Amino acid sequence: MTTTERTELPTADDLRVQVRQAFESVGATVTLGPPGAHPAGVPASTPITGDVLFTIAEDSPEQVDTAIAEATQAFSIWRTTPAPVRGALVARLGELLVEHKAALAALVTIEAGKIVSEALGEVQEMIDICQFAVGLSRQLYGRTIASERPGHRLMETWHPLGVVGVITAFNFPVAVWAWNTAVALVCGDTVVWKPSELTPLTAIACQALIERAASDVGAPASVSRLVLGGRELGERLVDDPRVALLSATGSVRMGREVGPRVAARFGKVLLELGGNNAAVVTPSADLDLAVRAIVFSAAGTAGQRCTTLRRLIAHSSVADELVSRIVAAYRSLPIGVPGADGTLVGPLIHARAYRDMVGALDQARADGGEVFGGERNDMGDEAAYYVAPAVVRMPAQTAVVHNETFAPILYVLTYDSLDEAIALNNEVPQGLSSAIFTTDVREAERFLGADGSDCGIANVNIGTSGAEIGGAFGGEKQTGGGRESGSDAWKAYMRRATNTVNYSSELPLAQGVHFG
Ligand code: UN1
Repeated sequence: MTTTERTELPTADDLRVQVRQAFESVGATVTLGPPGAHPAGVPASTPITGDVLFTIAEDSPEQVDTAIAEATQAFSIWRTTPAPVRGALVARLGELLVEHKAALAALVTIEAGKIVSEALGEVQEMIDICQFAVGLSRQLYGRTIASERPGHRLMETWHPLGVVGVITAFNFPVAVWAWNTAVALVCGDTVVWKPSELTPLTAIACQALIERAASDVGAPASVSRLVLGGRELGERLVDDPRVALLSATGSVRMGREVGPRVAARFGKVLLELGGNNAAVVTPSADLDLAVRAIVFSAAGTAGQRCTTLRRLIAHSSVADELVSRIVAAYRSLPIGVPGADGTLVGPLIHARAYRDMVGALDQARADGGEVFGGERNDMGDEAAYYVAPAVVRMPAQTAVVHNETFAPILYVLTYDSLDEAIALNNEVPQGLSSAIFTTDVREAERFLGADGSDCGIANVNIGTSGAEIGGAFGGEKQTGGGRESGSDAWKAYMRRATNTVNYSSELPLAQGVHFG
């Protein structure tokens, strides 16, 4: 398989100019030092060329403590600000995101390597969640429950929780912050954000916009704080009892550490960890539609979404045709500079991602897999990792298939009965997203039923990636169980009080108890 070289790589200086322009547009004033300026700083790099573009001052652990203190202070004002007034802040953030959509998307492309359309889509996802959260600011409903006692009212009230620590990953460097922040802010919480070390520039740009929104509507400046640096800063958020909810996106390994540490201090966690998403293609499937959906979900974002399609479970009667159509589609996929017109697949984030991909493909071959694609074309730059997406026909779902490799590898397995397909879908330890391609309503409903897919997301005739913000987003098993974004995910960002009000002059006890 050959990759299609679209254009020459831009130079690091071209990209630096673009970053400075985007910073000017969003009003970010953080100093962008030359590479290597601060030995202890955060390098701002780009997978487009593999260069370090700038170095940014790193926050110290003490600065994290200060950020938490400031957010705690802001919370004391914010929690009693009426929710619809809190919504006005998020509405303003949404307006600023509309205004600066192109600038922020340019930074997403430079830092995460996303193609232009997907980078714009990510900013759109932020705008969408802001709109959702503004509506939510008038809909933080509690229930009234029938009391068993006369003259009593039983109800639930939802109150702000406190400071929310948000730890995000490189692959959705801005949208996942927005899911958490827009919802947390209308819920009356304040936020301290630690983004991935790989994406400080987009984070600084978001911070500039939220600070401006806060100043425009007269909200406390510290409703959302940003801390830049490595793992030890994240650990500070994990361990600090002032952080009421820790919302973390990342690997299963990270979640395994974070979850118990937060639980040990009785804090709340919301975990969005690895996925290992499958699509079942049945004999009745519309294959044209299935192929288009599969190629977007498996090769889009260079396989670096947590919702990326990693396993194809094809009925044995359609598997050969499906694989040859996917391989043909992959051959014509424009791979290259993500900012260039027509590119559909950009680079992997770094050398380690490439090594992981090579290692997984080697293991798959050793397990009897037949590999199509997966070659690297460094486009003339050793530090950049442009790879052709790979399709691997596997004789069985071996250990390598059970593992999430964050790269564009699509393992293909075959099945004969739907029970077998569902068992394969559910066999892996992760449980984020899944899909079935079928025109048979019985198959579709079976997949969505209680003994069907065990994932947090189960789709019909749609790929595994690209969820809308209106639904709750998250997954089961090692994916961590958290739900973010739409539906009633807001409840994770609030605390519930059950209130019983006695408006009678008697004191009846529940359960018919008599006392004295
Ligand atoms: C992620 O990859 O961490 O459903 C989030 C999707 C996007 C969000 C992905 N809306 O693919």
